[in-house]
Amino acid sequence: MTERTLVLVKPDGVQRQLTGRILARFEERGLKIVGLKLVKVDRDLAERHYAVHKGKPFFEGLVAFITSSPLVAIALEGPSAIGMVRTMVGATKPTEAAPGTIRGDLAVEMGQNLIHASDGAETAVAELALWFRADELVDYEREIDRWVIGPKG
Ligand code: IDP
Ligand code: MG
Repeated sequence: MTERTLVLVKPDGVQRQLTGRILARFEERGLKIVGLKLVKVDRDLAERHYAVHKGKPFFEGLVAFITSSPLVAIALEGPSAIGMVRTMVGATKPTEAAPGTIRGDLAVEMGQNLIHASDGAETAVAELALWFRADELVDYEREIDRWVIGPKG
């Protein structure tokens, strides 16, 4: 089933100049970019994005980190995109992330694990609505989908 999911290249990824390489992994896999922007996150957006973690000991640090420097928000579309992207991202703790995953190849610390990805169908819908206005998510045809997805119908 075709799904849409939210990815954030977090401030460490932007500062480490890894945005292009991370984006390229998703493009190369065949996922379609349907939304893309650089965002300087304020406290309200940070708290809403990480609402599920409110009250946890690392929450304040997480909000401080995500608001410290711009991040890149990406909306991706493709077959089973939500789970596929989570698999490509790897375990939350980079020391436990498999080689070949983004965190397993490029990160070492949980607080600087480079990337966020929606973890399920409901969170994907909610997070896409939080980070993108409806008119910032773009519907378009890709010629290459004949080769990536297969013939139509
Ligand atoms: P995820 O990013 O793999 O979905 P979550 O459990 O949703 O992981 O946590 C969100 C983010 O909060 C993580 O990516 C990580 O940066 C940070 N985080 C999670 N747990 C801890 C912790 O125990 N200590 C410090 N930071 C944490
Ligand atoms: Mg999460």
